[in-house]
Amino acid sequence: MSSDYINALLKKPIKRTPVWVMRQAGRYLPEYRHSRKKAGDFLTLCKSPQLACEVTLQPIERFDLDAAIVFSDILTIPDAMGLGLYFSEGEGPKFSHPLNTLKSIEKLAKSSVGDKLTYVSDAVSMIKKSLNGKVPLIGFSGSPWTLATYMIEGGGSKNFSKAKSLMYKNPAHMHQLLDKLALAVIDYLNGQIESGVDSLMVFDTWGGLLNKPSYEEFSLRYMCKIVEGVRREYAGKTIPITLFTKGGAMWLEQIADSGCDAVALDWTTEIKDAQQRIGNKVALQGNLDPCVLYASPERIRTEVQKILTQFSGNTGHIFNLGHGILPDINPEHVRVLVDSVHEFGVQNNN
Ligand code: 1CP
Repeated sequence: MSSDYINALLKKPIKRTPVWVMRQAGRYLPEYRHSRKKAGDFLTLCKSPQLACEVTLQPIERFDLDAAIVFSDILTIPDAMGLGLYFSEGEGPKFSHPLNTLKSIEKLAKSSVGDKLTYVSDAVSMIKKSLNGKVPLIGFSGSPWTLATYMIEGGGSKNFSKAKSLMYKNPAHMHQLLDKLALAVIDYLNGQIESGVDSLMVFDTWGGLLNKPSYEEFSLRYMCKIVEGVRREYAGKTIPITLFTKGGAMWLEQIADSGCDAVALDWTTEIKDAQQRIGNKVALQGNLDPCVLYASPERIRTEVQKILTQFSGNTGHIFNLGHGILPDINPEHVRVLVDSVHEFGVQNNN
């Protein structure tokens, strides 16, 4: 299957600029809210391959998107490691057994989490079958650092003081945890590849919390291990990998040097500056501020055009938001975004 999304990641010729939306299957879609209600709660939705398949396809059926992303969550790995993930209404993710002692880190199983995550590989197989080659399927994981922050904090956090205090007070234990997570992520992503995903993305949502040396030591180093450890060729196809560090503008060169195929940008970097810094080495994904989608259709079109005209060259750009879409966005504004990327982006370039 030749697709503009995969070709753009590999900097090969494309027919049109590809676009997908981070968190494209989610609460802003009424059909998602309906499926979630049917499931009872978010985790049941993730753990039922049939329902996960249904919601993955919803944005693909509604909009002219160029890629689908497996419906799941980054926190399924810590859940499989025994931390007991749950979602309390309106409060976001929580763990019933957070890592709050050094012993709990030492005790964490190093063994494969793959057998506890078969629901994800089952969902991938089912989604691939249903997509029937229409668009490629993206598999994903959290970065070890981002997963570690949730596991130590016991959920989301304002200042990540527990995770950062472990990093400063006991770096050896933090490394022990990150090592275990990197192995689990590699195992998990390779499982997704074997089940059929066409590309990978690693979400390092909280890498931007770190100062320069800490980022390199505690976040980037483990993403590099993942880039090295996953299968980049499988069943005759190249599986490109994209790295996303939110707040990662300072480290674009180092991220591009990881050996990844693409760097996803948040909205704080101008795409032309990023392209000047690293554009020859890797493809770029991004980077519309998700809040632009609150504005009028005219304004959305203008902002999309600004990004597209900043990017020079005929391939190597995958249009996306700079972070996940917010739950109160009008779905019709997503249509404006997707259609204007196709209208103003690269067209019929062979
Ligand atoms: O109430 C609901 O229905 C749950 C909302 C929701 C959804 C739709 C959560 C809870 N996760 C997801 C799906 C999800 N999460 C996807 C697949 C959907 C798609 O992209 O179409 C993906 C790729 C994620 C990734 C994810 N989960 C990240 C990394 C990307 C990012 O947005 O930064 C993170 C940090 C999470 C944790 C998480 N899961 C859910 C929430 C609300 C959060 C964030 C918690 C926090 O604010 O710290």
